[in-house]
Amino acid sequence: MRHKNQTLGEFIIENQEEFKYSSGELSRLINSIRLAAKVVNHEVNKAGLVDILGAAGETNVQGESQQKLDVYANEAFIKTLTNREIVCGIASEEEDHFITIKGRNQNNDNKYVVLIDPLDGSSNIDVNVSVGTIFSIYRRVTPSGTPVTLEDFLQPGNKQVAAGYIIYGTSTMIVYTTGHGVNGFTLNPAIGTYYHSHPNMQFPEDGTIYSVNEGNYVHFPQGVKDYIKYCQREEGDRPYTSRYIGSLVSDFHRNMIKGGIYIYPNTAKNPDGKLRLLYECNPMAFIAEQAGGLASNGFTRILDIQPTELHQRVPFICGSRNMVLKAEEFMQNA
Ligand code: AHM
Ligand code: MG
Repeated sequence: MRHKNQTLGEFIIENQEEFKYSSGELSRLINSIRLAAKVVNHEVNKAGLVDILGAAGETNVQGESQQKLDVYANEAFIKTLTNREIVCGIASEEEDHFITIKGRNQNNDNKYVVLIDPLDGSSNIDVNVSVGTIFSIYRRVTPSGTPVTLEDFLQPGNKQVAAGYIIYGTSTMIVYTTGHGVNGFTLNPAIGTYYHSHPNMQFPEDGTIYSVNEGNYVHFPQGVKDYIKYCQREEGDRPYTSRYIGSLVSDFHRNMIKGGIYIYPNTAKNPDGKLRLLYECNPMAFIAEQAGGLASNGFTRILDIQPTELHQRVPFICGSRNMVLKAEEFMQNA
């Protein structure tokens, strides 16, 4: 039940029994992400002050060395999750290898692994455009009491127990799912509290926005080209509106609220697409499906792909159900 002015902390406590394995560990884990997100938010908000505070690689007036924000965010999330000893492993888009965490009693008995893209779309920071953090949580598959292995991270997306994103936008929001719908919480920066502003978020079944980097058009597969032409044709509610921020979290968030489709296909430069299956596509696909949308590579459901490597890339089509089905139709008939 949502009551007026419900905070994220209250929501987590009240909905704990909905979590698949309700030992409280998953709640603590989401709480830690919430905390790290506040720290990163504070830093991201200062990005425009770089000339005053010092650029990456420099030392500022307080004698602190300045870091690039994606490095900062990576460290903030890893540090928070490691210090609180509530996961047994972390994999990050910013790290070559996964990190093993032994836990409070040094006996590797924590249940969950986290995969994270600490600051997605970070090239947008210099121009004051929204960026995001994306996270994905799985229960480990190897026996408790042993160090995590690659197998614990290479699980198909349909095994996720929770996933979410933080959007550092005109306001900062956490949006997440534990498999019981999607809920969004907006940060009141004055008091550092997230409020339950967007209960039960849903993709409209149809939409009129398409989001794709059309600069790469000539390199797209024929099916994607055909679908884009379809979006642009004068017929019914078409032509659709083209909106592309170049920041997955922001493009996804807008499309979920307004109805739309996001496409990052394979191209000559990125023959497997650009986005990472484990850090970007799986968590967004889980959220999309929980919100009534779909996510596909054009032929297969994203959540059913068996990953073979940590940093694997995949073509990504995600958004309003009927739009994704239409795009798939074009891809499969090209
Ligand atoms: P990143 O993980 O290096 O930040 O790249 C991911 C980002 C997405 O947020 C965004 O949708 C896409 O890359 C934009 O790529 P492009 O500039 O090629 O259109
Ligand atoms: Mg990324």
